[in-house]
Amino acid sequence: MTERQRLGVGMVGYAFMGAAHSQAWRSVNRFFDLPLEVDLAAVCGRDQEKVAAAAVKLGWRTHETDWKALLARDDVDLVDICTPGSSHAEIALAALAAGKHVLCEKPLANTVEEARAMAEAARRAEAAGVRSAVGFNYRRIPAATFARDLVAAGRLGTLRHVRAVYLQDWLVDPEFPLAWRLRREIAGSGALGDIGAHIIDLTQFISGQRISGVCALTETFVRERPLPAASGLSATGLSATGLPATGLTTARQAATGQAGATGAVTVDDAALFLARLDGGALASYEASRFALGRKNGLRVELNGSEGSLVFDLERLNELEFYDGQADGDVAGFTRVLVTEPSHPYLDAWWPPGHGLGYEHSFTHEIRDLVAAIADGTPPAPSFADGLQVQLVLDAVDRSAADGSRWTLVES
Ligand code: SOE
Repeated sequence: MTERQRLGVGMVGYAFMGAAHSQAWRSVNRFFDLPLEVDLAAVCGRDQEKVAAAAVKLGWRTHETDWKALLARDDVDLVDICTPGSSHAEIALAALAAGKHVLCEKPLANTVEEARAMAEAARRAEAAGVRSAVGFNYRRIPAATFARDLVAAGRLGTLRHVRAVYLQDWLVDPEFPLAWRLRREIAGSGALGDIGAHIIDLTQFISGQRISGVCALTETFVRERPLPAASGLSATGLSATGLPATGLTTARQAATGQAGATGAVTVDDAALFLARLDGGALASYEASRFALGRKNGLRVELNGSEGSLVFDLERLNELEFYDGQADGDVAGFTRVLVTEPSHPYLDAWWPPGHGLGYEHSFTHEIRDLVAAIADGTPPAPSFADGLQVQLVLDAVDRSAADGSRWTLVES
């Protein structure tokens, strides 16, 4: 067998996303036949002891404590950014300038200005064969890709409605400490940019239409929270490694250090908005971290003139499809098990009915990125796509702040 060219990867950050990406980098060549052999060259984090342990646990060959060192290494061809949004632009711009391919977690940036600079740098780097992509992984769940294929094939006819929610409940406890995801200067926004960005990208991907206008509400239900524990997290909400403790730690685990000390929550806890899509459909979106009982409840429904479909992340191996052409007597939503080898990505995995998980979306995301790099084609979603999502996030922020379209009910 001919020796495959290697693709050396350097990953910055090793919390939740770093762990999810690591399993994808480890497994992609084992399940997909790719022209490049991935080498997990180095993982980067500020704390020498902790990042050394992470390298062993997650399967990285070496470790660094300064992300800039990755750019100087000849054995690193691609930088994978798994850090909070406040560092995306600095790392991505430097990596692209150093001729490294870049995979950047979502959302692309914390501001439109940063996203514009990143998209422009990516466009210039593309001309030199340097590729980049943003990590909207849910597109690559087979049922979501299959949903997009059904819409593109006209099986829903003319789209009338898009309806998306992304609901979590890890912040319901007011004693949950002021983690980095609750601070605008680190996270950029709250539920809106973290989970709202996902449903913006996913609905645009599946429908093939883009959001052209919004009318929004945002709310911060708990405005003060205990400062993170002195032992585990610094006052900035960053762990000793300088990287974020996961926002998913439970309040009971993250006892606070400074008795009684609190800090201001500077991001939204929930964002709701109506939207018009450029293909004529009407849409509604809800992103909340206060939906008690919903752990990672992402659900998308599309209604068209000929059919409807529902994708539910909690049943991610299935797609509900309503065929408007079916005989009226037997019409109804069909539960399609999206596990056939003919379904997207499935020919690489298990026999029909065995199912995939959340982590497979990252393996598919990285499979497509490696294939694009090998083929010399632009990966998707691009930084330009990431900028467009950032522009929607910004429009929602401005609409919620403006409030001018909000009509009060007469009392
Ligand atoms: C939010 O807590 C979060 O971790 C998101 O940041 C991820 O993108 C999502 O996949 C799971 O939930």
